[in-house]
Amino acid sequence: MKILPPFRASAADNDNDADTLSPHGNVAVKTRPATKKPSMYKVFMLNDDYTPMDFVVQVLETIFNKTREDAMRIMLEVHQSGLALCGVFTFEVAETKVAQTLAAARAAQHPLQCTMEKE
Ligand code: TYC
Repeated sequence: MKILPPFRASAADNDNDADTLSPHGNVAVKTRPATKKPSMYKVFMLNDDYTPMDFVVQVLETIFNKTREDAMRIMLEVHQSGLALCGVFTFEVAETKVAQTLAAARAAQHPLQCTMEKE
């Protein structure tokens, strides 16, 4: 009969998780999952002279899920300062919100612009 040595998690297993030995025996226990934080992206609304204020407020409410009050505050900040932050999202969410904003602006024939930037 072959006797196997006790299993030990190798120190050189080279992955990103936290294998440790249990105090109760040679059992590998994961103390945290192997996860990485995603890069985050800021989405900005840009000012122009033609897009109606109401339209911008509506975009901020419907696409960026802002309250009427926050949408108004952000729209006025864009109007007065040239641009304002609408939110910080993962890449795909930021990209989708920019695309939805540009599509809504184009459909309504407004020149509204929106950009994203890695945080
Ligand atoms: N400046 C525009 C106006 O006076 C209003 C506006 C606000 C346009 C915010 C774009 O992102 C914007 N009608």
